[in-house]
Amino acid sequence: MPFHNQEIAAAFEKLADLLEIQGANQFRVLAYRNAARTIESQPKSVADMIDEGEDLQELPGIGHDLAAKIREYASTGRIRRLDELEREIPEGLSILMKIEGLGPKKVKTLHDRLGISSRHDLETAARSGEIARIRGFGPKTEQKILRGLSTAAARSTRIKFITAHEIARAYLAHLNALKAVRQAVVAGSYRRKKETVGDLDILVICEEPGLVMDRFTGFEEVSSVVSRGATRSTVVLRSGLQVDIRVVPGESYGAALHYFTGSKEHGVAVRKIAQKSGLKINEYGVFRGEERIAGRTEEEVYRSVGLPFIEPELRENRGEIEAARRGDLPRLITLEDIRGDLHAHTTLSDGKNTLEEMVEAARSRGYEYLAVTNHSPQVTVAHGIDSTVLMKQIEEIDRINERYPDITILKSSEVDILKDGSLDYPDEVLRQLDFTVCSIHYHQHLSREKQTERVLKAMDNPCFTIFGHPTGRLINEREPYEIDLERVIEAARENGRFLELNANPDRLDLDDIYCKAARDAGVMIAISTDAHSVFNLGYMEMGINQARRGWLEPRNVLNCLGIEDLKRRVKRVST
Ligand code: DGT
Ligand code: CA
Ligand code: CA
Ligand code: ZN
Repeated sequence: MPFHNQEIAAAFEKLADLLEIQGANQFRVLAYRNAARTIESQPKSVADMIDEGEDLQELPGIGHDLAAKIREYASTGRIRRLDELEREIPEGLSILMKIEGLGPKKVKTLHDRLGISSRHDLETAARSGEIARIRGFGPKTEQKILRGLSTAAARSTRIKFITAHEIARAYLAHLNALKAVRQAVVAGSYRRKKETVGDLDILVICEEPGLVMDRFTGFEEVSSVVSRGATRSTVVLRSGLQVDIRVVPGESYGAALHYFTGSKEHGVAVRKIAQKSGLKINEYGVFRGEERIAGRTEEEVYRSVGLPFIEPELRENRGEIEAARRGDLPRLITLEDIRGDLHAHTTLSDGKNTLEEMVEAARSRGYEYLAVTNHSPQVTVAHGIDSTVLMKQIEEIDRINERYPDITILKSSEVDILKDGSLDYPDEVLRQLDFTVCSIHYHQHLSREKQTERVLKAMDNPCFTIFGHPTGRLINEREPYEIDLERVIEAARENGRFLELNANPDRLDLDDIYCKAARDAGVMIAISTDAHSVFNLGYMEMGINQARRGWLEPRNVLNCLGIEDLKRRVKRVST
């Protein structure tokens, strides 16, 4: 049974967590974390690579020892070193580390002093005020832990889109291998490209439902069969994800797809319109009395209520039905509309590939431009570079631009916005750049007032171009920081600045709601991968998903512009 990259990566993350709790060398911990990210971002299954005799040490950051551990996991499903650590360290501690406000040191202290080794222990201790009494903790930390616990409790059941995507692809391939299957799709929130997915809803057209059910429950990832019926079943996978399936006849397919794609709110709204004209819509079709008048395609369903087709990403009952009625639906952006990437790192700061490797990868994606945005000095954890090194990079970019006439490398930087709202390079240095991506990395817990003022002040600097990952959230891990984004969007509109939609699948920051708000305010968005390797450039697809949920059209997106228009747009607005 081959192991998914996700699974192998998780083992390495766990190894890193446990080593960190044990107080191991930071570099070793980091090496394991980087390995996890490398494995996770491989487009190809690492287990397959081993089978095909590929050398894992060719992968960025994978040395002899890590390669051996990957092979060990791929062939046995375990890593001995991890087993040892798991015996030495109580099970719950690595889970506690994920709670915001707790790091490895604090977790270890809590365990040593109060015997805390589970979320339950932690909550009880925090509520009774015991934690506040430990040196180095205090009431503030205790409050933070309680807040962290409540957000951690709320999440845990929804998985990130990219993980759902990997599983969905494998499941569909498994089902499609059955000859009798005429069509198999995943509906639900997955088809709406929601950033997190509660469960998968598979829809199949097939004349022989029994065969489909056998095939469905026989998928190698299935850990338990919750229910099995003639045309519908539910299973739970090893990862804990639930998957529902329904088999329908071709004549109902459009109606079923519409019903199970949701959202529920959108479905209800469409059915209401139908009722007004004496029709009934359900998952079997569109009916006038007993007669089925439509249902084979989704287009038919919409047509029966006088609407044009509405893209799944828009189906949240957030104005799409009204827009469809007015003939005013957006022409949603697609991957093909993207002409370049405006946020990417190289080995000069914390990237895994050299400038040239990144340029080659951008060229092979057919891009017209790529911006190099390494970190500024303040961001020491990500090897921020000082002015001198930045100047050297600018010279290197000049040389590379001469060598590659078919792509423009833009000189840029991911400039840290300091606590007081100033930018992390002197203005005369910033003026050497084509544009900047300015983002927050420290002091994420300021009050809403202060955080907003900080960003507004930064935006007053004529060298500020794009506001990078505007809320700092990490999906399922870190809440967005307190900031008045509506004021930020307003200021961006007034000063000709832009907001980023960071396409990293852990971030997807801006979210769909604020993408639409920016669009409605006339502020353009840069969809950027924040790539730290050539593989990460592929995250653009995830950014496009979110952008579509945010109603973005090519005209709303900065990196849909050709290079000349782009340069004009990002020119410093006042100097
Ligand atoms: P999820 O799984 O939480 O990420 O979100 P969905 O949208 O995939 O929700 P799910 O899996 O519960 O149901 C799939 C679709 O089926 C949902 O989007 C709309 C439809 N559906 C489910 N339950 C109901 C219901 O009670 N009423 C109506 N009208 N539609 C429903
Ligand atoms: Ca679902
Ligand atoms: Ca479901
Ligand atoms: Zn970045």
